[in-house]
Amino acid sequence: MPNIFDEYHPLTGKIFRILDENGVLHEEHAPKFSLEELRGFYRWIIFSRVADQKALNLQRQGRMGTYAPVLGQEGIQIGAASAMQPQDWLFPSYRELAASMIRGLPLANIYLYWMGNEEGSRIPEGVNIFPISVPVGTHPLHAVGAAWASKLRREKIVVVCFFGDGATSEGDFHEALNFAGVFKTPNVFICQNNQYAISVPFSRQSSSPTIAQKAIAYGFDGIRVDGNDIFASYVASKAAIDKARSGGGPTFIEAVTFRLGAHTTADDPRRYRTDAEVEEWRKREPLVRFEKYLREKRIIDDGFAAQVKSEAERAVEETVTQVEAVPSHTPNDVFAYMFSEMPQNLKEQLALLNESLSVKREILFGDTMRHGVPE
Ligand SMILES: Cc1ncc(C[n+]2csc(CCOP(=O)(O)OP(=O)(O)O)c2C)c(N)n1
Repeated sequence: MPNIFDEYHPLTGKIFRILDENGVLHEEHAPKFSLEELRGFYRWIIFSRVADQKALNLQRQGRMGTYAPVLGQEGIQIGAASAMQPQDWLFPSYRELAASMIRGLPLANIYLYWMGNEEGSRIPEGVNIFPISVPVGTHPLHAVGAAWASKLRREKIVVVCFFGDGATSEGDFHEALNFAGVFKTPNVFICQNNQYAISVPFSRQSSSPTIAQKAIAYGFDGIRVDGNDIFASYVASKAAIDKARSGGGPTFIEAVTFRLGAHTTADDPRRYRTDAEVEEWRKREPLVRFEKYLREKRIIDDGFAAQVKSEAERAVEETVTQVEAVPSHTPNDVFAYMFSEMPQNLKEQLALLNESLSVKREILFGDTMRHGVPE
């Protein structure tokens, strides 16, 4: 089999694609998935969409804080996460709902996180995923550190790190890639180039024609992949992960995609991009082409699609009931989760906070509030 990293070297300007936007599969490099695996990918994309839309609704109803939707970016997330082994680690940023759930993170954790409850970041034992990282571009350094540790311990664990195009303008990103190249760490860097960093378009982010070509400067493979194609995303990620596991060092994947929704619920994308641009990308989004392919090959039909949707809706509703029953967070949480034993200076600050809250409580509510939360 030809090496895709040579064939699609970033300086060829080629983009690695297997399933095109019309749902036509190009056989070269096409992976051999079973029918059950293909239906499984379909289940994930629908589950992700239902969970994503529910989060937006909850935010609008005041039942969730700010939320960063994943709509449109499921192709690379499902492809890459499915190519990982259970022992591998995922370092997400904040938009990786689909990838995180595939790696075993319960939706409840993701919802709790966006509801401002620190319990969301308590990752279940055995789920190899780091908590959400909101600081842009800082966690590639952590991912490289984890991968280096894995290499020193000869563990054969691969560390996959997701971030956006905006992250590539941060100094930390370049330090991480440089270190990974020098120490040949078992990392796969996945940059979801969704064309915008909030309102900043890619043309203002970098003057490189591609992001993938930055890998050349750090001495390792880079590849540009159609991030809306689950198949190409899977094949490229699997090749990169296998290479990392067998000692071949890091790979950089630029997944070309588009954020169909807002940056977060605090953003209005109509202020910086046109409807025409969004409509153009909507034709290339991951579900439309995948569903076309599955229906044409009679792998799914209306009955299956309806069943998957209603199962997803039921599971998401159950998760909402579950997370809304979790005791609300308090201002004390800001202090409680940082150290296993709280240092003296934080204890003093916490005491000060509670003192000031109790004064405010008395002024505002008499004694009907506890920890700043109505009883
Ligand atoms: C270090 C840092 N600087 C600025 C911000 C504010 N901020 C939050 S998201 C964002 C844009 C990031 O864009 P990108 O990396 O392309 O990822 P995307 O949101 O498109 O997935 C910015 C500037 C931040 N969170 N962290």
